[in-house]
Amino acid sequence: MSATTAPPAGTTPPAPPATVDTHCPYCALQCGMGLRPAAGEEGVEVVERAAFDVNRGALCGKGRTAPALLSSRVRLTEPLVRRRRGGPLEPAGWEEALDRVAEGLSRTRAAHGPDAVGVFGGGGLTNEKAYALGKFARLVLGTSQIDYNGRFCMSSAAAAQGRAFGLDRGLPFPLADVPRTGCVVLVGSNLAETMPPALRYLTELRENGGRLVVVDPRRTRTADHADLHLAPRPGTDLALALGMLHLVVAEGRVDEEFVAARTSGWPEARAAAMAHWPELVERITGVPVPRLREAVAMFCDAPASMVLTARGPEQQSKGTDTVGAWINLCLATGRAGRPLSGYGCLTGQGNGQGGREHGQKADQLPGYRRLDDPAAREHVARVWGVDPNSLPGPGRSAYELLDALGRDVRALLLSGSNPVVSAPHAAHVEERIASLDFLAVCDVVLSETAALADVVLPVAQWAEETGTTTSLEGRVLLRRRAVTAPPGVRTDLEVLNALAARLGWRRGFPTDPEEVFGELRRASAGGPADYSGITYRRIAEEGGVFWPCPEVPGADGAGGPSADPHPGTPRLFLDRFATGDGRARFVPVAHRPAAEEPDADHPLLLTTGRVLAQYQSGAQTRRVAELNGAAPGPFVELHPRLAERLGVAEGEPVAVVSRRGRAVAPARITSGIRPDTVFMPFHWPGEGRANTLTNPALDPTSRMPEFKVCAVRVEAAGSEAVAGEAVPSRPHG
Ligand SMILES: Nc1nc2c(c(=O)[nH]1)N[C@H]1C(S)=C(S)[C@@H](COP(=O)(O)OP(=O)(O)OC[C@H]3O[C@@H](n4cnc5c(=O)[nH]c(N)nc54)[C@H](O)[C@@H]3O)O[C@H]1N2
Ligand SMILES: Nc1nc2c(c(=O)[nH]1)N[C@H]1C(S)=C(S)[C@@H](COP(=O)(O)OP(=O)(O)OC[C@H]3O[C@@H](n4cnc5c(=O)[nH]c(N)nc54)[C@H](O)[C@@H]3O)O[C@H]1N2
Ligand code: SF4
Ligand SMILES: [Mo]
Repeated sequence: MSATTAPPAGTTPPAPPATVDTHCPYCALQCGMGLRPAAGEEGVEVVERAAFDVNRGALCGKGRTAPALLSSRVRLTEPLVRRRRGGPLEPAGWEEALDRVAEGLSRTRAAHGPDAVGVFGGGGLTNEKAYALGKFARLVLGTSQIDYNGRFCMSSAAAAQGRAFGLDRGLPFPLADVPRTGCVVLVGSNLAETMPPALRYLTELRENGGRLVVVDPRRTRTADHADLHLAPRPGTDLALALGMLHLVVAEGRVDEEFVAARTSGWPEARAAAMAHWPELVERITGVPVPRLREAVAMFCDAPASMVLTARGPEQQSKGTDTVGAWINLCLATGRAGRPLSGYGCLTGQGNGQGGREHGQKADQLPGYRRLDDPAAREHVARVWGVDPNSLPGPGRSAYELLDALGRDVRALLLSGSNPVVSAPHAAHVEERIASLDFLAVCDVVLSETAALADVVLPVAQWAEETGTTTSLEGRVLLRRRAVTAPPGVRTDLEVLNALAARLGWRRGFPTDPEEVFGELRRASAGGPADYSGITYRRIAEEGGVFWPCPEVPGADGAGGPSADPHPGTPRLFLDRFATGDGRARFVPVAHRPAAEEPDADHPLLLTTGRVLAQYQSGAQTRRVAELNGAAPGPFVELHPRLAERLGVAEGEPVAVVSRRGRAVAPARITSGIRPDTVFMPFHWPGEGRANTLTNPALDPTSRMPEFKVCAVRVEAAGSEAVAGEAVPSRPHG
């Protein structure tokens, strides 16, 4: 592979077959879909891929309409450069654009050192891209300053799982186990809107006689399916889980045998839980004691049960301890490391799992190795052919990196994220980004962040290139190239190759995804997330492979004595946990308040999240007409009693004010939300941007910001103009 500029995407691989089996570009469910040339038109259309067992052909509206993203009408098809500060972004050729990026990054590096150059990645990038980005940062730029938007996503669950189990994989079992357990406690996940085809697993659970408990301050479309809905005050899940554990002990429901045989640290965790008696927990959470008892009974009476969390309990400044408390509940009742039982986290982005395993996270090397572990550095440095001492150490976490822009970090290469909309305290982040000496953005569209860049590099996307993603099940999947990218775009791998060459990296930077995957396999070999036994061919033949999957010598068909390949690991921890002594570790945790609690000036709580038809910062879905029609703008969900007190009617503008700013959006009045809480989705920029309000307080362990709780006041915004149209209230159960 040459180290010089690669040919444009689409000139290398052979013509694809008529219908190509691939996966959706959006969320972590990674639904299977087929793509084939659209009848009588340009482009491709989606066809059902019933054979992929996770979604059995079902897609949500985002997946179904995803081909619209491929249209040149909505995406970038040539590089853009800002030739003078304050001037406009103008079309440019690739040579000029790449030269400018190389120059911008190397000028900063020469003047201020390698750590003045930052890299920000995304959990939507394929494993190959995430791996290449991490390698590029550490070898070519020599910077420690790389992190990614997954820090905003499931980092608290990852930290808690690592702490308790010695290993972090979203779900330690396949989704297919969910309908076969006896009870699921679903905490802060609105999967009816965020992973609609996965709702089937919960409805089948109930058809099989299992029970569903949903914990969410709002009666969501998901909660409508629950046997029991607990609606705690935002930010109090930690107390709720401790209250349940207290009752487990008080009611004699501890699985002493399991605790003795498979765990350590129970006495301390037990003592911590005993300090959270039910009446105190009711005062903190607002959940009545009888409901708490009902939840405990449903969870413990079932022969097997699961706790699944998503962003509700995780995106808190105590998210790691909160997830830890739910894990403690599972451990004390013997509901972990056993068939059909366990704790799992529903990861979010298309490659939310793989994106955190292969080196774009500030503290990690490929294979989920730790950057501060000498043996891990040694192994990866050997694969990369460099001196382990030349690898930088751990860098700043995502928000801390964004906060350092324009100060310690003066040039940034950003790929696969739109923090101007999605980062907490977004007005501040926007100001930091604008103060950079140099910003380069690789994106498919001109996102709000790309619009601030000095150079925008238009890249190929999902259906235009091959790569792997790792779904919420820890299953490595193959997204296949189905169409040819427009001539003016390049793949992210080609961009990194061209920049590496310009920055003096002489050893090449592969642009062929399968070659990159081969290197990733070697780099991950022997690590916690071992991909070394996984090949593109196996993924295609087996419908995905669950990691860890170490290579078995001679099993790859490439000569040598024949041996059976490792089958992959759909279920973790059944024999032992991944800790040194094989025991799961209880971590004693105690409730603490949110970083910002209501006061006289800001008497309400704001929580934030998602709607069905928009994805994340909206950079992609706001460009798809059908989705935008279904969810055209922001809104503020509030209880009828609060609306009445404010004198606000449905659809009228309300202002939400926090210590960081003010956002205005139409009211959506619903009795499905707590009267002390308002909710805003975060998919829009401008006046209705929820992240103008959110608090960047970080979890001390995971460095996850507190997206789910901040103190606000809400005011009628009178007849002021409101961004976005009023949206009709949706039926609420
Ligand atoms: N349509 C759509 N689907 C998506 C995405 C998208 O943007 N749009 N994004 C993808 C990604 S990256 C992710 S991370 C997932 C996220 O998937 P989810 O976690 O399901 O999404 P959210 O809406 O952020 O939060 C879930 C629920 O948490 C509740 N909640 C708020 N505060 C609290 C609290 O303090 N405690 C508890 N228990 N619950 C609380 C909210 O009311 C909300 O209903 O979705 C993925 N799928
Ligand atoms: N208030 C609030 N804020 C939140 C959250 C919340 O619940 N509440 N949730 C947080 C969570 S969980 C997440 S995951 C973040 C997500 O927020 P962001 O990081 O902003 O995620 P996206 O909007 O998905 O941005 C991905 C960008 O990458 C581009 N892209 C797509 N494919 C490719 C590709 O192949 N290569 C490149 N280079 N670019 C590509 C897209 O066009 C888009 O601009 O938001 C966080 N922000
Ligand atoms: S649920 Fe997720 S993966 Fe499936 S079609 Fe919708 S966005 Fe795509
Ligand atoms: Mo996420």
